[in-house]
Amino acid sequence: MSPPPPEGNNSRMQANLYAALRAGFPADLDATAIECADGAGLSYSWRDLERGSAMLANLLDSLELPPASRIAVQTEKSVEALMLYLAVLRAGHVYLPLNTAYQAAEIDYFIGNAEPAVVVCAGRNFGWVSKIAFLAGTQNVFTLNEDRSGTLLDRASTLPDTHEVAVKRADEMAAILYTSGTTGRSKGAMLSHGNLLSNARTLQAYWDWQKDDVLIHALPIFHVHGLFVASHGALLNGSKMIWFSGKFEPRAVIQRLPEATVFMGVPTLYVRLLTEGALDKAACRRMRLFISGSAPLLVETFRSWQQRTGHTILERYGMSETVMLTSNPCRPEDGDRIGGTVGFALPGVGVRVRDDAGAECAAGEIGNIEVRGPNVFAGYWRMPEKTQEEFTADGWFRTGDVGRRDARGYFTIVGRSKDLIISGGYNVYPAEVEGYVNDMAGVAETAVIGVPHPDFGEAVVAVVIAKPGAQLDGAAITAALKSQIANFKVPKQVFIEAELPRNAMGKVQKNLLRQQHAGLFQ
Ligand code: MLC
Ligand code: AMP
Repeated sequence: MSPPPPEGNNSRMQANLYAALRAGFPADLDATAIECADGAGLSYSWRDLERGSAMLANLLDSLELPPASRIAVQTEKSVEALMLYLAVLRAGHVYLPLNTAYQAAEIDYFIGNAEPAVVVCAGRNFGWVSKIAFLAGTQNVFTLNEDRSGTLLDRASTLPDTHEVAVKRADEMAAILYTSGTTGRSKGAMLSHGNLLSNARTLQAYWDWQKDDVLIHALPIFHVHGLFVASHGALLNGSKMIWFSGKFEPRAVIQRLPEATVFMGVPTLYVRLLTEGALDKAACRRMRLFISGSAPLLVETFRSWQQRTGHTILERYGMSETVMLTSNPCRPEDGDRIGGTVGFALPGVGVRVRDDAGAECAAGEIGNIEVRGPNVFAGYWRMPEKTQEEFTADGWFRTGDVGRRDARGYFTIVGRSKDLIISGGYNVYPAEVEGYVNDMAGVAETAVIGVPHPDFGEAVVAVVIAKPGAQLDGAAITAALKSQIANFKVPKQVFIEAELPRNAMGKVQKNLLRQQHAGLFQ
């Protein structure tokens, strides 16, 4: 039975993502949509999501912003923050989520580059964030805190709880996600309503979402994985979420596993869950699907999970510019889930592997992964040259990932052509960190590398060369970095050395540094 048409969806052309998500809400709007796992047993009905997001959309409307204004949000995870995302869609603006770990210099760049009309931040950061925002020309800065206090909800609380969903075409922008650039400058990936909806629908079918599914949502909501893959999945399907905010607590998650059917995590979450003795088959008795992504899942973790829980993790692969690209199968008739692979190209998504000269690789041969499809973004915000560089002449997006496809169609990611470290599911671009260290007094040169780490998968390490006569202290460099950049980018260890290994061309041989420090955390 198809659900009733969503409120305000009065146009045949309506491609607003919110209208589609709303159409997935169950008929009983008083059923629980989100149950908060932490806090005082708070829960939200589907009607609450509908009303709350309408009030916030009315607040945005009252500001009389130009259509498609950017709304930048750096707040802790909360259901109200999710409502704000839905409100931005409803009002026809563009959502710009920002990692809560970002410091002033990073926020200054994002706000300067995106020129948001509205910035929403945590109350405790209002002083410095509002200063940056007002200097950049932003007129409206609101606060939103984990405990539901702040000016955003205060202002919205008196506004009507119904709202006409803004009519959007599929190719109109819904969100900008900043991904760090290889040169150290972040690029804003522009995702349209159509990109996000096509991917959400594909995953709904491919992962076989069931009406009575219950999702444990334990990821942050400022990146693709938690905001789009997880939240869209549950919302589009009208399925309940058990909502974890704050620090990831494996024990607390295991306690709620018996009520859940779907879990999504980065590999670090699986590694941490496995450290708990309480994780066993009984805890997972209702579970249907464990999904991993954002970083490589070690085969060791995949196997330990199978042994301990009786469940085979489904690994998938995606990125901010494209949402999800490949996935191991969900249904047994579609094939086995194979550890170490990221599965098949998703239905409707083109994935090819080509060598550096542009020739298609044979099965099993390693090459550059290129993709196309309705999920692939339109380009980088105000960076037409960068956009052009990242697409091939025939319109495929260069992912910067290196991999192979086997004869059955399973893809395996074997490395990256982009100089990128993925630590606990967060991307760190060495060039950006190197830039900050190079700017410090007495530093001649820096090489930032990723080395294996049992918890984070990869950890950031810096090798620093002093200027002649200068004395450097690794701990002082770390301390200085902590005040400048997000903590996950700060090297876990800094080595002061006499020189960097170079090849005949004078290029720093990071592979040698990685080999040299490979055992650091193992
Ligand atoms: C925190 N720290 C990290 C870190 N997270 N260091 C490196 N890498 C990380 N990911 C820092 C902390 O600030 C702290 O520093 C120290 O490391 C120990 O922190 P912790 O207490 O262990 O960290 P915790 O708060 O528990 O966070 C770990 C985590 C978190 C794994 C729960 O990083 C996380 O939620 N990761 C998920 C990221 C994610 O959602 N990625 C999806 C991207 S979308 P100090 O100095 O204070 O001690 C994408 C596309 C796709 O990639 O395909 O999905
Ligand atoms: P982001 O830019 O944060 O969206 O990160 C996207 C990158 O994460 C991809 O280009 C890959 O390098 C990496 N990634 C995502 N999923 C996987 C996976 N399952 N295995 C290996 N790498 C992955």
